[in-house]
Amino acid sequence: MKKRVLLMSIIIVMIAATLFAAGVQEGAKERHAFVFKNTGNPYGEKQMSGFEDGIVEQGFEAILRAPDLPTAEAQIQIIEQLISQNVTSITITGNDFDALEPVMKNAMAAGITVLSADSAVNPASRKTHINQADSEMIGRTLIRAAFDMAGGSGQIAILSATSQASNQNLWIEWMKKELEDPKYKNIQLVRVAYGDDLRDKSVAETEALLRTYPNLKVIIAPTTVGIAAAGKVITDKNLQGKVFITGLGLPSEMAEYIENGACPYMFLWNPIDVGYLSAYAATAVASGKITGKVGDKFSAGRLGEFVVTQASDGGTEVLLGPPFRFDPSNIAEWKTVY
Ligand code: RAM
Repeated sequence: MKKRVLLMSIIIVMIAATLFAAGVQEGAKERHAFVFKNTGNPYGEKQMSGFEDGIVEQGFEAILRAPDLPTAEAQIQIIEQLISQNVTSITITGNDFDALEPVMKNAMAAGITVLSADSAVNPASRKTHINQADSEMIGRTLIRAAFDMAGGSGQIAILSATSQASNQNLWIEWMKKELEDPKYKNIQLVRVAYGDDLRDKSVAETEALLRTYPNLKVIIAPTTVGIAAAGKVITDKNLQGKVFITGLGLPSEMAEYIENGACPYMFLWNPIDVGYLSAYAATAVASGKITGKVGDKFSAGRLGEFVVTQASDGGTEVLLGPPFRFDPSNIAEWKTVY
């Protein structure tokens, strides 16, 4: 008799627990996380706000995270926390191509969908990558711009983000390939400096470049933090017309330097759209609509239809589109947009 009562109580407790868990599940929204390189970068904030818009308009909850410093170690800690929070997906702007692989694999083993956006992690660490623009085109275009600004000859330098950033490193590889063309025989790339996407470090690195290379003609900064820092230094030192800057910049941060001639022109894509497209790619993979293989199609809200394609690193990617060029003719119109 006692045994029967005990058995009944156990069954009742189990049923109650199951119903409670189901209730919690039903009430809780699916959570999708985005992890950027580091805090304090307005570009990253725009990318994350686009991700949040895309997630929220699909009825889910967005978790936006970034470490203080742009290192892989700091991102690994965040991913570990997200795994224990049991989020549905994680989209990362990687601070390193390979170093995140073990933790991304742990996330996958826990049933979490993993993607990268803006700065790729290696193919083993992601289902697909959201690429803002064609990497070869970015690299080659920036060298052509520097050649134009230098008047065909002289010293140029690159001011990058961190030395491990996979997006910047890929663009720099393409810059170096473009420089192999004999038409650049009178152009010397004297240094690749790293401002780590930190404003003060980027300012200090720009100042060091100007001190070390007094004849420097152009600084290419393929990072929004670097190019804005370089714009400030050139302007503060009144070097407009002597040293030019170009690269990838946010119109809102660069308008002043485009208007004063420090930066004749520069390029970028819409960072809000990179985040928004990532939100739709993440939910398409997480829901099983697509797996992230070449040829997969999905719709990305206001941006329309996208197809997953082959990436140059052997994995797959979703390409947002060509970058825009910003110059004195259109900067006033764009500086309020992003
Ligand atoms: C910085 C970041 C980001 C890059 C842009 C162009 O904000 O390094 O990853 O895509 O610049």
